[in-house]
Amino acid sequence: PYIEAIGGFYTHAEINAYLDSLPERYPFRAFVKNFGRSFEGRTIKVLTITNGDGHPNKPIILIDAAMHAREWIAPSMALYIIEQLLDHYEDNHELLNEYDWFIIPVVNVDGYEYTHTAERYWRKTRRPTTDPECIGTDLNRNFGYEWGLDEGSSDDPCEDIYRGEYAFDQPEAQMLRDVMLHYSGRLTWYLSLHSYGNYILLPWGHTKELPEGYDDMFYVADAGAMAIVQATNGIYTYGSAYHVLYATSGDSTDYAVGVANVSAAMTLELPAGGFVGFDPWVSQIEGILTETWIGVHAMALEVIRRY
Ligand code: 0X9
Ligand code: ZN
Repeated sequence: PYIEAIGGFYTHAEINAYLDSLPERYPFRAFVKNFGRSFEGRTIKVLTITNGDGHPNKPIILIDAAMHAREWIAPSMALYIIEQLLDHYEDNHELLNEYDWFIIPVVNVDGYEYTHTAERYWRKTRRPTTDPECIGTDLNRNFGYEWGLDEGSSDDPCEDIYRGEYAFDQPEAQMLRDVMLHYSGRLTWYLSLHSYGNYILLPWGHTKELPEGYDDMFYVADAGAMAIVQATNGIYTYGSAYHVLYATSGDSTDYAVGVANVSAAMTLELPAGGFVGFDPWVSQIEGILTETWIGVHAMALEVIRRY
C-alpha cells in the first residue's frame, strides 16, 4: 500500500499497512517492531531507519506523533520524514551516517481512530476513567517525571489535560516509556510532533527552571526555527515550554530529559490549518510538511554537529 504524506490524511490501519510494506521495499534499511498494544488492542508500531551499513548501536533520533488524537498533521509529518529518509535517501544520507532514526507515527492509536470515526476533535486516549461520564487521559500528562502537579495537569477525568490516576496508567504512555528506557544511553534527540502554533518547546514544562544541557537544546531549536523563518518569512517561537507556552506536568519531553537520559528533547507544534487549526485542508498539507521538513532537517544537522 503506497501512501504519500502530502496526499491526504490516513487512518491508523492505512499507516500500519504502509509501515509493514517498508522492510520489503527497503531491505536492510527499514525495520518494523510492534512495541505495544493500546487499551483497545491496536498495535503500536515503531519504524527503525538505518543506512544499512550494519553498524550496531548508533545513537538514535526518536520521533513520535499523534500523542494527541486530533493533531492529524503530526502523523502526516512523521510519514513525510520517513519518505525523506527512505525514498529520498540520496539527498539525506548524511542524516543517517552516524544516527539511526526511530519513528512512531501514531502513539495514541485509539484516539486517532476515534477522530476518524466519531469525534474529529478528540484529544485524549479512549480508556474509561474513574468518572463514568468521562473518557480518556491526556497521554502528554501521564509520564512519570514530576507527574501530578496541579500546575500543568488536572486530576479531573473530564478535563482535556487529565493526567490519569497514576503515572503510566495508560498503555500507550508505557509503550513510549519502554522504548525510551530500552534505548536509553543511545537516545540523543527526541522530537515529539504536535499541532498547532509554530512553537519549538523545550523542557522543562513543569517548572520555570531550565534543565542541564538547555543551551545545546536551544541552539538546535534555533537552527530549526531560523531555517523555517528564512524559507517562509513566517514566525516560529522557541524556548522552554513553561516560559513560551504554559506549564505542563508529566509530559513526554520532561520524562525524556529527566529520566530517560535523552540529550535533547523537544515538542514541535506544527502550523495551524483548516477551520480550527487541527484540520488543515488537503491543499495546505504539502506546504506545511515541506516547510516543517526544512526545520527538522536543520535541527537534525545541528544535533549531529553538537552531540
Ligand atoms: O499541551 C501539550 O501537551 C502540548 N501542546 S498541545 O497543543 N499539542 O496540546 C505542549 C507540551 C509542551 N511541553 C513541554 N515541552 N514540556
Ligand atoms: Zn498535542
